[in-house]
Formats: sequence, C-alpha cells, structure tokens
Amino acid sequence: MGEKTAISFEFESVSSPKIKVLGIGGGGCNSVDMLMDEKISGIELIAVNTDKYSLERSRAEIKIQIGETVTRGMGTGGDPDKGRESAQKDSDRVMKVIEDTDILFIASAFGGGTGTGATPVIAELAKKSGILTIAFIMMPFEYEGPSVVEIAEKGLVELRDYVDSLMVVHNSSALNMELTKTPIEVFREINRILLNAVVGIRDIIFNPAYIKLDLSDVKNYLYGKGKTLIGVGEADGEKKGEEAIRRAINSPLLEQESIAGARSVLLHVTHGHDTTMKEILRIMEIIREEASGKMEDIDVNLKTGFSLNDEFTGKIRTTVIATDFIEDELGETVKETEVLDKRTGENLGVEGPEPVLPMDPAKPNAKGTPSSVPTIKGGEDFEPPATTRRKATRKPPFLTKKEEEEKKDIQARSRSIFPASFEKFFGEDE
Ligand SMILES: Nc1nc2c(ncn2[C@@H]2O[C@H](COP(=O)(O)OP(=O)(O)OP(=O)(O)O)[C@@H](O)[C@H]2O)c(=O)[nH]1
Ligand SMILES: [Mg+2]
Repeated sequence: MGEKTAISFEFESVSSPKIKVLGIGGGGCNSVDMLMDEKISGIELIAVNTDKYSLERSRAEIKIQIGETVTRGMGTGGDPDKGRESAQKDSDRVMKVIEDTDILFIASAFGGGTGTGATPVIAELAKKSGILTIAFIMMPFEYEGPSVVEIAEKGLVELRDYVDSLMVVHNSSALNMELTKTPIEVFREINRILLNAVVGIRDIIFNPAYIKLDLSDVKNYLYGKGKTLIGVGEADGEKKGEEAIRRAINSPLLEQESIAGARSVLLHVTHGHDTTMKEILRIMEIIREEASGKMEDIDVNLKTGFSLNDEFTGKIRTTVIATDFIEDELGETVKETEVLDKRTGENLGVEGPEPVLPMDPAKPNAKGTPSSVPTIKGGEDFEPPATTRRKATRKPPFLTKKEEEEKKDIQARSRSIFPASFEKFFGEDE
C-alpha cells in the first residue's frame, strides 16, 4: 500500500458582499424609511441627519446624527456650508459604519442644507476608501424657486467628482404623473427607482443563476462611470421578453430616462421553463437597438446572466445596468432655466446646464463634461424661454485644453473599440 497523502485545503475566509443604503438629510432619510417599509433582506439601511428630532422618527436600523456642535440638533435651515461642516466633523463616525461596505447607495434630496452639503463629503470618504459608490439624488421641485434649485445644481456639480455612478431624479418630472396622487405616493413612485436599483443589484449578486454575474461584474460596470441607468422590468403574456426589457430600459422619472447612448450594458434575465431562445434574442436585439439610438454600427458591450426559476413560469424579469453613455452626440438631457436680469427682473432668455467644471480647479472633473455658454436674448443663439426640462442636442461650443485632451483620449479608446464606425461617428478630422 502506498503512503497516504493527506491533502488539506485552506480557504481564506470570504465574507459575502455587503450592500448598504445611506440616506442623508430629510429627503434621503425618507427614502431609507420607504425602503424599510419594503422589508428588503440583505441590505443594511442607515440614516444620517443633522436634525435629531427627524432622526428619532426614522425607522432605519442605524442612525447617525452629524454636526451637533454646528446645528445643535436642528436642520441647517437650508445652508449647505453647515451640512458640509457637519459631515466633516463627524466623518469618523460615518466611516465606521460604512468601512466594510462593497456597494454603497447614497440617497439624498438636494436643495436643503444637510443633503446638499453633507452628501459630497460622505461620498468622497466612501469612494476614497474603495467602496463602489452609487448616488441617487432627488432634485427639488421647480416651484420651490430659483435659489433652492441653484443650491441643488451646485451640489450636483460638486458631487459628480466623488461618486462612481449617479442617478438623478427631478421631483418636477413626477408632476407629469397623475396629479390625483398624494405627495407621499409621488415620493414613493420616485423611490421605486432606488428600490429597483438596490434590489436589482442585490439579486444579480446573490441569486442563483446558471450563467452567473457577480460582484466583480457589477463593479466593473459601475466604477467611475458617472451617468447610470439601473432598471428592472417584469412582464407576462405573449410578448413578455420584449415588454420586460422595455420596462427596464425606460425610466421616465430619471434624468437618464433611456439607454440611448449607453456603450456598456449588464443584463440579468430571470425566466421560467417556458421561455424560448427567440424571446431571449429579442431582448438582446431591443437593447442593441435602443442603446445605439440614431447611430448605426455602434457596438454595445453587453454582458449577461441568466436565472431559471419555477416561479417565473409565464413571466420574465430583466435587470439592466447601463453605463458609459456617449453624451452630446446622441442628444444630452439638459436642464434649461430662464435667466432673469437680477436688477430689472427682465427675462433674458434661457441658459443651459450649470457648467460642469470641477469646484476645485486643481481637481480634475471625473466626467470631463464640457461647459456650456448661456444663450442670451437678442444674441445669435437666442431660443425661446423654456420653463420645463427638455432634450436638446448640443455640441460643446468650446473646450478647455484639459477637456480637449480628455476628448482625444476618449476618441482614441473609442477608435480601438469600434474602429469601423469611428470615422462616421466622430468625423474624419481626428
Ligand atoms: N423626492 C423627494 N424629495 C424630497 C423629500 N423630502 C424633501 N425633498 C426635497 O428635498 C429638498 C431638500 O429637503 P430636505 O431633504 O428636507 O433638506 P435637508 O437635506 O434635510 O436640509 P436642511 O433641513 O436644510 O438641513 C426639498 O427642497 C424637497 O424638494 C422626499 O422624501 N422625496
Ligand atoms: Mg432637514
């Protein structure tokens, strides 16, 4: 008898991925409360606020009061500087709660002081410690007035540098829904986008699948990507595949309301035994059609996972993460606001979005989004005032040296990804 060889395996202890949702300020904490109502498992929910009394009412599992010495337990009264200072003062306590996180969703409503001021500070802390950070930002109703809207938009400019992925909802978009809904129902509808994103990502990572996507895939698709659409769609009936995917890739309340221009799509399909290959292929076809938008021959980097589940007989659920959006060329969603002469109150026309430039010029803007020039009444670029958000196809009127370099870099990378269509897409001059 030969000598017996004892083989022993040593495994590093691997803990399962941690997903947390952290709500900041009044609106952010409301979002967390609404998630508590859904009783979703596998997700830790945290509420952060300056306002001690509103925090006491929160149903979150973990509550962190920030800035006691700054606001003495009250809100900031709409002052983002106080929100920022409060987060800075208590950053250690926030870090302690999030340091073991793999994916952090930050929910915050902008326009007040706590959410707007504290969110960029906390996002920066999270991102710097290597946590995948996804922000879900709710922008104020337009009726709240230009100063609230301006605070919110400045906050968004600041935040962009500190998150991997950004989902923005304008509260005003929800007013296009039935106006018979109560304000709470409207907020719940908005929050459903966050709920779907959180549950969708959890399911991709944890649910059993015969072709499996995992935490690394989710991270690869979301790290440093900026604008993001995460959607879930479910349907039954004859066209269940087609309807499910259309529901997932259209999110009318999100600023990024469709996947047009997305170069990277992660798709997870959950189906029953009755789903055919034809239905699956139709789903892929729709993704490619919708992502390409008006452009032909542009390829989409599409990675897929599949779960077979008896409970899904007769229905299909699709979960989509769309990123790497090509902006401008396909028509960027821009917010245009009326410009009033501060002295006379005269309406001067409309201006485009706030220039998306880094707050600190020494710090690069992660997205390198070009700045815009306001169009002023009487000038060559005059357009009628727009009081509602609408789409516009815009080319950057000029680029800074840095933006020019970033553009060249993007073009070089794009040339290697889809060389055949490059000339057609970017023009022949590069
Ligand atoms: N979608 C949504 N928006 C909200 C909600 N609550 C407030 N908002 C919006 O968010 C903006 C900021 O409000 P809050 O979140 O209460 O402000 P805060 O961050 O607590 O700031 P301070 O109280 O000023 O310190 C408001 O102008 C509202 O438009 C909510 O539950 N859902
Ligand atoms: Mg508050």
